[in-house]
Amino acid sequence: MSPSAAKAPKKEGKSTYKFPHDTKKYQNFIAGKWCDSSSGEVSENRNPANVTDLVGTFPRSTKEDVDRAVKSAKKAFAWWRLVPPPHRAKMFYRLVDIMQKNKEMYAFQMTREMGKPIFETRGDVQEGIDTALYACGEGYRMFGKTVPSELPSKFNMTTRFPIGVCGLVTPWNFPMAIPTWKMFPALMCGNTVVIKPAEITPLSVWNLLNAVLEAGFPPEVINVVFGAGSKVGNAIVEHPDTPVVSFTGSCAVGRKIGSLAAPKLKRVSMELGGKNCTLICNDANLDLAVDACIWAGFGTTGQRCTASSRVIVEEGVHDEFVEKFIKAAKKLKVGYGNDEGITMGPTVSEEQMKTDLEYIEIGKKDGATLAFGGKRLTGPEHKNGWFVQPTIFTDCKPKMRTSQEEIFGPVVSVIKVKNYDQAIEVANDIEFGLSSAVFTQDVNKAYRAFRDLETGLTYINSATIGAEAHMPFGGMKGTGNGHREGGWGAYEFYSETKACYVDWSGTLQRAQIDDIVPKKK
Ligand code: UN1
Repeated sequence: MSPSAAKAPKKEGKSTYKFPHDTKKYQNFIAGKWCDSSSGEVSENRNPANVTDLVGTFPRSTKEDVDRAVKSAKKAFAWWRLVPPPHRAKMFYRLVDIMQKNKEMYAFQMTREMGKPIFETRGDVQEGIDTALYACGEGYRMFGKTVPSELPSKFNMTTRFPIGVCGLVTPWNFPMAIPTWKMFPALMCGNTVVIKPAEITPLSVWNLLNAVLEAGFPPEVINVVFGAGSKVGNAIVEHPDTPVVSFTGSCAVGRKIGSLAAPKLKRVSMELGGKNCTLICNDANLDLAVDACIWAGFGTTGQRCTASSRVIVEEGVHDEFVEKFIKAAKKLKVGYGNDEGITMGPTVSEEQMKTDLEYIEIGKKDGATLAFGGKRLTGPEHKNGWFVQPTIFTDCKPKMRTSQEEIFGPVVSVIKVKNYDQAIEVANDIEFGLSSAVFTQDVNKAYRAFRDLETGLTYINSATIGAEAHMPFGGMKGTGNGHREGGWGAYEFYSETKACYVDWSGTLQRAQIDDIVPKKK
């Protein structure tokens, strides 16, 4: 059975980690040393489930801090690039153990800083561990190709080489997993990195950095600069010595990054918005579909690029689905994710909560039916946090703003369609293309959906979330610029393919000109 967000797995309901609620002044890590920002300024990291809980303060860094980090990373690249990959793989092997040992602590702290329930943050850390395991394997693979030459006594091969300093700008919804998606393949390929974590979830990258250092990676190969996207992020993207930039976040920021990087012809990977759909056919296993829609709609409080915020249902099962969906949503237990039995946490910030509530008003005004939820939660256990009820709109038209725009909150729009063809049409009539799911017992419909849905990920009889770390992750259309994270694709992004020709004939053989065929003896 799939883990349902409606019922937290019993044994996993509460954190077992006893964390002293200390407050700490955290620092940047630049040129192998801990240091404050050159501005001396800091920003606060607070628990979104209870804003009276101050997690710590983190530097508000400047362009000068970024300059120092890139300079150090560039210097370290000169020798790190020459370290044999199997040697780097052994560091990742140690890192796996360290992350495993600290998993519960990382998960607890991640829930405290960003809100999702502990069983989800354990998954986030596990995704990082899986990404490290994959890196161990790649250290012994990094396959190039050997291909025949068109000329005799000549050898053709390709090999992958590192590129340089990689500038990594990471989001808050997967505060450890997504940084590992970028950092681990970048380092494994022999690059050095400068990373800017999301300003509201810096602690998880701080934890990750400590694990990387404990595993024996040379301190100079990884620099962490905390601060705002507009200052630190832009400085990383614009720096002449960061030939590679990887960003996960909003479309608006992605466009900005693209325009800053384009004149310098950088290699840029962008993972941006989503408005993912779940298609429910008349022959679907409805209970399974409901479980999946709860998990994909309200897991991580709907704050996943892959969240299923649109559910497109064939009219034959629409009413029954809606009834079951609302019944299941009622069972969600909203609260602080480190507490027993919580299945949905707060929104990550006041700003995000306001966005969700604004969209709920837009949905109502545009004529959708508010079938469940729709309000901020303000009871005794919620009053100090940014909690919004899981919210379901029905009678949604495909072109309504709530059906088209990414809300990044626990708001799901249900759209009724006449038949399967219309479902595919509605699903594709959108600017994004990250994830999709289809529920049907008909293998032909399933394969047609796989072929026709314009998304980088398609799930058959499963939720739109839950990509595995060794598979390509990324989207079509407005979701990004075509790159894939996860698995082998990431290794291609973080390395340069070089072609090498070795001519051992002892004569000048001209390709495309000399048509030399060895003579029969
Ligand atoms: C995201 O949706 O923002 O596929 C990342 C998943 C996770 C990663 C999601 N492995 O749901």
